[in-house]
Amino acid sequence: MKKNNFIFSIIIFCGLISTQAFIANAVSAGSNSNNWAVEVVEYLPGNNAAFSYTNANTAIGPAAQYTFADEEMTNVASVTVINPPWQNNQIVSIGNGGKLIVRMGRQVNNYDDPEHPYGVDLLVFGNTLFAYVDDEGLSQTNPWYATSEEPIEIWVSADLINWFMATNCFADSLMPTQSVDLNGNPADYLYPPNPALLTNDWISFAGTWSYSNTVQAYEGSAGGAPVDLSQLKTSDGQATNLTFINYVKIENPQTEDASEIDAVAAVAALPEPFYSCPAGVSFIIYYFIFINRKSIHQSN
Ligand SMILES: [Ca+2]
Ligand SMILES: [Ca+2]
Ligand SMILES: [Ca+2]
Repeated sequence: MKKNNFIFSIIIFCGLISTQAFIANAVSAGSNSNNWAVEVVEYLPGNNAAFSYTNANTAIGPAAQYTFADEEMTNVASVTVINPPWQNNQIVSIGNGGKLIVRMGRQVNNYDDPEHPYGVDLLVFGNTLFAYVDDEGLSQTNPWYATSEEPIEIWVSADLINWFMATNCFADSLMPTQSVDLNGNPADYLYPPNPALLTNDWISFAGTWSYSNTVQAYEGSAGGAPVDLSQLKTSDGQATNLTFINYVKIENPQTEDASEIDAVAAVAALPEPFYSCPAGVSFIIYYFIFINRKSIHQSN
């Protein structure tokens, strides 16, 4: 009986540790700076970077949740897929031939489900928007007729020497940032959108997609370009993958337009409550539940 109580106490203790880890994870997911880019390693604005949008430090830290809704800067509104960040203290412009290299606040590991939903490990936030016909103000059912995508390349590196390009998505492209769900609750900036959305027919004359079903399709994610470290290629085009990265490079290879970057985030690993027990405690549980129980049965 005493032994059973001891085992039970350890399990409760471990559960408390796990619960605290779970809560800490949930609370800190959006605010922990380690999850975001923390340092500009290099910035070249390129030939046609937007005037006054060349402060690369605007790519450091969390992506924007609010932005001015008018050019007079009198009304602040939530960042949504129709209202992207646009202030020069929020985004940095990368023109033709330009690039931005940032260091992440922590090593970004290549995980797959269930730790990283859809296998997505990294999110790059730009300032793309969806546009709708504005005859009578925004209707939740006004179909998208255009996007402001300005896609440029995303490269990743563990050592600042060897670089590999993401093959499944581009920066300043899909998916636009959406800071709230349809009920106005905060979206999770460290939870990826489903990469299957990248291949949707977002802009079509059939008018399938509008605000409501777009936000629903985000499933609580705040969007961003969803990079999977399993879907990379070398500079000469060979498919490859990495187990982890520390640096992200956004590069504009002489495309027509300048592109904008708001932030770069590491996807938050989904908490695994039981496995967050310290190894020593896990062993004690293992000993009493399996090894010791077995010896008791054998002695009986
Ligand atoms: Ca992955
Ligand atoms: Ca842009
Ligand atoms: Ca920013």
